[in-house]
Amino acid sequence: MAFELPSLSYAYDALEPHIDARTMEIHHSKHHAGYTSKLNGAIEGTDLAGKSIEDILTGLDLNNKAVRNNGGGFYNHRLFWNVMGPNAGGTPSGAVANAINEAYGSFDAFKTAFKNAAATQFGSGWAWLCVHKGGKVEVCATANQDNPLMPEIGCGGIPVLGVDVWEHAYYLNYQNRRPDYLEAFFSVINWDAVNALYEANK
Ligand code: MN3
Repeated sequence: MAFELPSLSYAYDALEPHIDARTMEIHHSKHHAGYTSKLNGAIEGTDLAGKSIEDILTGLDLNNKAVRNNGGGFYNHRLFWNVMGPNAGGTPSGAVANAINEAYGSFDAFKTAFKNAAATQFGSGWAWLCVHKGGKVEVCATANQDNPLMPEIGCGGIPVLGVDVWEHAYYLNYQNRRPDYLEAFFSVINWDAVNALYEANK
C-alpha cells in the first residue's frame, strides 16, 4: 500500500491573508506530492514497504538519503497541514497549554523560543514543539526534512507542532522576511489539533 498525498481539510485560500493561496497550492500539490511519490519510489520492493511512516522514520538509517529526505518530507508536511487552519491562532487551552506554561513559564515566552528556533535555523528546515514521554514539551529545530522521530537527530520526542521554514513555504508573500512569516504562522495554528496530538502522545 503506497503512501498517498493527504488532502487538506480546508481550501488553499483558507489561510489568507497569513499564508496565500498560491503558496499553499504549490506547496501541497507540487512539493508535498513530490515527496510522497519519491518516498514511494524509494521504498518500493524494500523491507520498508508496508510499514507506517512513523516506523520508517524511527528506524531510519540516516545514510538512506532518499527515505530520509522524502519520508521526512511526507511526514513533516502532513503534520504541518494538520496543525494549521482557518479561524485559528490565539492561545492554546487544555493539557498542551499547561505543559507549555510548565516548560516556558508563559505562552509569550514559548512563542519567543519557538520563533527564535525557527528564525535561526540556518538554511532550510523546520522548528518543532515536541512532547516527551511523561508530557514534558520542548522546542527544537532540524535541518532539511529531518524531524525529531529520526534517530540521533538531537531533538527527540514526538512532534505536536511544526513550522516549515524552507523558502518555498513563504517566499511569494514574505520574500526574505522569515520572522514576518513566523508571526503570521501563529495566526493560523490550530491549537485544538496540537492539543489532540499532545494528548495522544504524552
Ligand atoms: Mn515545505
